[in-house]
Amino acid sequence: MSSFSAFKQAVKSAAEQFKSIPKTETIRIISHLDADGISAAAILIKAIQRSNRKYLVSIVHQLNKQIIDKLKQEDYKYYVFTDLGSGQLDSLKEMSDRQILVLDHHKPVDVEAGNIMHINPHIFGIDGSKDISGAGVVYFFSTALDEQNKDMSHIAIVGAIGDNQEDNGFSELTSEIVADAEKLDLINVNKGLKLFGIQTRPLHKALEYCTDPYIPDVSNSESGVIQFLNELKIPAREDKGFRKVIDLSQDEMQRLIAGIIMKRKNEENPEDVLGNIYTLPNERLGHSLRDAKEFSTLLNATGRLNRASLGISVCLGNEKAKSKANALSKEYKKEIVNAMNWFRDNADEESVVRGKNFVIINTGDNILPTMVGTLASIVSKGNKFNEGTFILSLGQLGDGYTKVSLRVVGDKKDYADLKSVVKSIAEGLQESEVGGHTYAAGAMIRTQDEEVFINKAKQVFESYLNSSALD
Ligand SMILES: [Mn+2]
Repeated sequence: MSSFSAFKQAVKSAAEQFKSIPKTETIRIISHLDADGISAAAILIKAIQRSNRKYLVSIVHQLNKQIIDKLKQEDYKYYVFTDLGSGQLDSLKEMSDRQILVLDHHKPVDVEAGNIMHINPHIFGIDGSKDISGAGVVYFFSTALDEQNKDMSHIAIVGAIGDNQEDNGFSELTSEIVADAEKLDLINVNKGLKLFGIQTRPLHKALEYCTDPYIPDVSNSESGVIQFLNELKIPAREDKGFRKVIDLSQDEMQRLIAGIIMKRKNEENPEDVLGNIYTLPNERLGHSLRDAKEFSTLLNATGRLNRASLGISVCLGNEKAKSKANALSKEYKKEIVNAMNWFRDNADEESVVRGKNFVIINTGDNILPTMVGTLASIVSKGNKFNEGTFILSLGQLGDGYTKVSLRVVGDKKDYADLKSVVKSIAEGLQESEVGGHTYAAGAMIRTQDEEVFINKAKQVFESYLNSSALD
């Protein structure tokens, strides 16, 4: 049997077991705080609503011991963990007097699942970091329950995009979900310019902020953008105000693409500015939900601002929630700007430590702790640091714990497995928990251990300077 059919077979038996749960029982759902986790929860909730069951959902930043201890106090009998759980099977086993289903795609720790129903693509030799996301796993589960749940296929794609699994298309498994979504007219896939904010941002801003892919003379340069658009004879504004990417005529769009490729003629792959654009045709034109990438950013925002339930409602198609979420995304932008300003203002202070191949940013309690990973991501995508530079950020959660995030600058495939890097840094620290993937990893440590952690981090990063990993 191929790995895909073995995976689907396992999903199917999990669905069969789930069907036998009495309808009077509340299903307790725990999911992850990011766009993929929120999408996963929404897909499961839709399936549960459709089968006339009750549920209670919690969205968490990380499934740590404290949270599992709290869950143990509850008296629900049926638990489903989505987009998390595979790294905590040992702790979850302590509550296996209940029926537990884990639908995750993070690399599992090598632990017997006991009587936990553990569904994870890695078990079947499928790489969960790029082949299928948490929302994708839940999608296969929910469509095994009821084919009608294919009407959430677009949300599974939003989740996968949130987890950065799109790379000029998707892997085979996730492509099946795209095909379902296309068949139901929930998603259109077109080749186009890979700019963020095509539905919502003014054209000149979308160009200025476009750093990945990088456009020489244009990225990060307001005056460069204006000159560039002038040369191309593409007006940045019209009577109504600034134009967006979606407002361009076909002819203008072609000129813009040609112009960008010309600017990039000395880059490695000049035409890398073109890629798949995933449009949700049922969403309003000019609204962030119409573009799957912007949709996933919006979900992320709801999670980071502690309003994940709003994100779930958006996925379920609630119109009121959609307009509320739009306002929230402005707040999110403000938090990002706050975080970036803090970084800029403190770049030469002792809270930012630079080494040959690393930058360590200790934000203390100066930024929203949920933005710690976002900050590291943005810094790693800027053009300030050399390829292969580790970006480590820390921020206090305020309860005696500190959140840590690790990213690396440049083409992510060439560098270290970030999760094992974080693991070796956190090794031996009491109550530390490591999570994440190859390309984006993090941990929770005790705030009192920050100094030890940072010192160890420097050693670990420096060891990569001499290793073959960067050859
Ligand atoms: Mn995920």
